[in-house]
Amino acid sequence: MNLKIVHIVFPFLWIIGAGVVNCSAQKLSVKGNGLKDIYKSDFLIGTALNSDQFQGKNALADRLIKAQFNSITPENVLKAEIVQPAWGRFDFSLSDRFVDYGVRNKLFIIGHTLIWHSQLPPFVEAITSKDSLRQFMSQHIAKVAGRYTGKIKGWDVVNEALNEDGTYRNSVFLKLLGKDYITDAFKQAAVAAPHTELYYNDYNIEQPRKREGAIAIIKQLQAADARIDAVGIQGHWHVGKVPYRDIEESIVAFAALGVKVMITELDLEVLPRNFSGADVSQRMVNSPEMNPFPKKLPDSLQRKLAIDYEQLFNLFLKHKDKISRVTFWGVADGDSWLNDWPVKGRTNYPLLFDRNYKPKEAFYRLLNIKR
Ligand code: 9MR
Repeated sequence: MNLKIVHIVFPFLWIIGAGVVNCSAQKLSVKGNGLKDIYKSDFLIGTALNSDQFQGKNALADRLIKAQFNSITPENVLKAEIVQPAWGRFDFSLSDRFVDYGVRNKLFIIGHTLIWHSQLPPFVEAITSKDSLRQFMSQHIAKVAGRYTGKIKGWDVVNEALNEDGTYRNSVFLKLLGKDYITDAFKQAAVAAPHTELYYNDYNIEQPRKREGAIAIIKQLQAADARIDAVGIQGHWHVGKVPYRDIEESIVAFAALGVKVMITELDLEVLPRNFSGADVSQRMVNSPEMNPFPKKLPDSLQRKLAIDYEQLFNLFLKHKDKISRVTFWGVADGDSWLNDWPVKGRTNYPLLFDRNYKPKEAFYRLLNIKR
């Protein structure tokens, strides 16, 4: 069916609560054909949720989440600054609701994240002694990972511990504890959440130098007998510049070490930017040139986005024996962090669903992918 016709017919079906439409055939079928169903025997299909979404405050998003995805990651509410805002004072009010949403809807729940240099509560930044930092780390992991054992199925234990050249990032953890903090974190997480998968997660680790750093971390863990089950390539890439070869080489290289590979924060930037990755401290100034499509993404770019997503999923399918999950970083374009980073207040279009939670061409291509 012609895509334009589908776009006209489809919103009506969507609003009356249809699951997903298979539009490659002449007929439209409305049940059990979500992305999660299409890729069921390949890998999990996940999305990142903001707090309105897991609290059911957004009916359109809610319907989409349930129809399309079988795994969820909290975009922010399990980060240290939120769950432990002050030393020893834990606040699980939002994370409990996130986990309840996942349990109620039988979704594979990801914990994001235990040890990360960013979004730390201010008291951690102020720690200057080894012992105090060690104590923070072990208490934080025991309390947070321990609380959700059996419910959260996989934890990003350590997030973004590497520099672009593959060396260890000079975070407060590295400075005070040395690189063994990574091994300690995984060992502590294995005790707190014994039946939970444990992950290392980072952006740009498909790039050769940073990939070597990730390989070094996996080997460091394995040499110390610390369990690591999978590595997450975040997947914050740019339309027209997706590094397919690097991605494939990384999937193969990580899998060769005996860990699964996941794409954990997938989105494709369509706006101008002069660097890649997801280092939240990097910023650029807004201007009309930096926000070229405030009303609508041109069809030609929408098509390019769709083609890149399709090519990526073809690659993921080729390596489905090595890949356990593909998670998008957000449900729909209006929810994406890329509307505010690295430039505040842009209109970005990086996901499969538009601002009205309607499917874009990219969605249909993934739904109807040829095998
Ligand atoms: O999507 C998250 C955004 O809402 C936050 O403001 C931001 C702050 O650090 O973190 C975003 O998520 C990040 C994720 O936790 C780790 N990898 C990079 C993601 C995008 O910045």
